[in-house]
Amino acid sequence: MGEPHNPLCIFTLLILFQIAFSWNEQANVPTPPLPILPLPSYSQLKWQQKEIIMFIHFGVNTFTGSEWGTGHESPSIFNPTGLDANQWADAAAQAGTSLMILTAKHHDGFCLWPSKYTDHSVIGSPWKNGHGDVVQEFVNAAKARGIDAGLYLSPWDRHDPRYGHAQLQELLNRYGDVREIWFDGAKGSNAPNMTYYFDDWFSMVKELQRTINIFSDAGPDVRWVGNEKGFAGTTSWSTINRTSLSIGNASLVHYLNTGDPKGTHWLPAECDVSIRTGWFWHKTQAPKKLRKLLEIYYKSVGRNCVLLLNVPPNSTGLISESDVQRLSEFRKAINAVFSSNLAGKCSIEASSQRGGENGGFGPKNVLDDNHLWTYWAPSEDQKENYWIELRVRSGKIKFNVIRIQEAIGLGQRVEKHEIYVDGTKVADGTTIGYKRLHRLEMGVVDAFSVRIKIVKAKGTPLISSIGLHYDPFWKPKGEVASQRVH
Ligand code: FUL
Repeated sequence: MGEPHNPLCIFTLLILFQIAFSWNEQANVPTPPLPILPLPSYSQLKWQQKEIIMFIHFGVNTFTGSEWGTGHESPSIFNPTGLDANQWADAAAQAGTSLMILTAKHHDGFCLWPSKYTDHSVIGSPWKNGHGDVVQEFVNAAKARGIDAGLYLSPWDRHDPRYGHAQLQELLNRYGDVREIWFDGAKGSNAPNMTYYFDDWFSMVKELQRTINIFSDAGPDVRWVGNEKGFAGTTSWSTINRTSLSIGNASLVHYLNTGDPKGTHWLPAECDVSIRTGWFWHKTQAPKKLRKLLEIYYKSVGRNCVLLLNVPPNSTGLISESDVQRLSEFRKAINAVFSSNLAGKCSIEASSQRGGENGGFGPKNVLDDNHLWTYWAPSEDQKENYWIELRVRSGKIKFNVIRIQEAIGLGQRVEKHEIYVDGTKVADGTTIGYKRLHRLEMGVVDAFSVRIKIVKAKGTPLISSIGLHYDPFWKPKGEVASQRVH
């Protein structure tokens, strides 16, 4: 006769089985792919998602009609009798922007706030009898609407030979959270040759404002795109070698425009452009046409960048009605194109998926609203020929814009991609990044399927979102009505 079963032993065995089983289960849960360095910081990711930022150029130039003041303007000319920063912030909210950047001090050195460190400021102006503070009004208006505030401070000061170190401290201490600081690299060709201690400035900025993004030609958080047209390169890396950059160096514009796939730093580009010809308001200028603004949007936001759109208040202190109108048309147009995604009518398949069927990295992730942290990841074993395909469930869909986004929180990866509609190539490109928009040169297509091939990537490509959209404003030359691609 055998030993009677010891109930304690059976219990222990059961527990051991359970542990082993759950261990095995855990081992089957696929881990996310390893990041590819360098990576964006949290503040850089927040900035990238803003897509459009509003720039406000305002100061003595608004009253003299010039673009670069001499530094000898009398503060008495600054008298915006109807100034209403709430109107600026309303315009920004209407345009769907969540960050506004004001020129607190342009090259002429005139401070829009009562600085203790200069005689050249609103203190000397008739506006509010010298008791006004444009920066304060700007910050209050932005905050009241949940809009972040940013400030521009020109390092080049044509009025005061001293550096603006103390002024920078004032701006970053007095006005609450500042989310972006803009250091302009521009300097006149015959300006006195002085050394700017940018590294000291940058460390002070970070000490005073922990979540701020510092913009300059050379970062450290946001870089200039290399032109003032609002156009990023068709190849647009958020990565670049920071050590190869310097502020105010004209020979770097191409490098700044495209970035560098081998870049050691995450330093995405911001595309600054004005809604009018000039940065400051001039009576004779008018806002750009909607068509032009949309072109700028596709060539900035649609090329992995953020658009910094300048809308200058006039000498009354208000954004002109024509500009407010255009901003609102611009936002309505963007919403009309992108608020619905025709890809929602499609089933979706991919060349492979990480962790198999229920691994959590399947192609359906590209259709949810999370454009950063849920994504399609191919299997680690797949090393080339990656593709993802959308097929219409019934009927066909008509579209002329294709949107692709990468999960940039884990690094920018795609180096080359191609798009096929019903088996015919309709577009191709190099980088994708946070967002890549292809407006189809052939115009509207009426299609059953769309396949995106990732031809080359640094490691495994991670695609966070795909959109198929119809843009009623896009009229390419030579568009054939209701084009067929095969
Ligand atoms: C340039 C400046 O010289 C312009 O006046 C303007 O502020 C633009 C945004 O940057 O470098």
